[in-house]
Amino acid sequence: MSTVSKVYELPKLGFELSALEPVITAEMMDFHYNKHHNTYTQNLNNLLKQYDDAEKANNIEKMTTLLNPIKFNGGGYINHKIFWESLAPKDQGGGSPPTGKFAEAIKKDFGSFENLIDKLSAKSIAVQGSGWGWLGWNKDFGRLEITTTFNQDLLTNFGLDPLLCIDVWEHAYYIKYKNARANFVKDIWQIINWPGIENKYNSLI
Ligand code: MN3
Repeated sequence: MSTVSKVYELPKLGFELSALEPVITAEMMDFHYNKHHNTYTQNLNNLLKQYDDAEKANNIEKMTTLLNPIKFNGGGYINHKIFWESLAPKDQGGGSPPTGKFAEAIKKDFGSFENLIDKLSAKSIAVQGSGWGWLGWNKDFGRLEITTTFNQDLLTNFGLDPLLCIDVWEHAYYIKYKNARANFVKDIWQIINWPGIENKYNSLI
């Protein structure tokens, strides 16, 4: 991580803050993207700068204490980027079912598209505390898998390439859904960017 030169920027969204309404309101997007995601991004940059300074000073103790915060904020930066890519307004393909080889793979690995949605919903709702629900690609076994991760852990740490994620941290839904995480997860399928996820799948296989 020496000679840090890159400054990470809040990734551009492919849609307006209000475009995912009514599932995710403009206010929810404003807080989630402009506040939460932006904070992870700024924290990551600050931490990488501190790490760079500590490394130049040969301060291994300081470097070591920075690793967990970097993992957390770097994970927050990356996971939210994948989350925004997982979503699309209806007029940009949000909610329209997968097609082609991707649809065939879903049928092979989960029995049906509906079963994938049911299983991933159940796992995401059941996350204890803060975390994420995922659809990923297991390249070693050539199959799709669903799983969950805690806090800001990365899916790639578990050997899967990310295709789709659902943020089930309370900050993702509390403004509108209050404590009802299950209702948020039930509604989110209306704005899942299946065409974009299918493109990712096709680039991985
Ligand atoms: Mn979040």
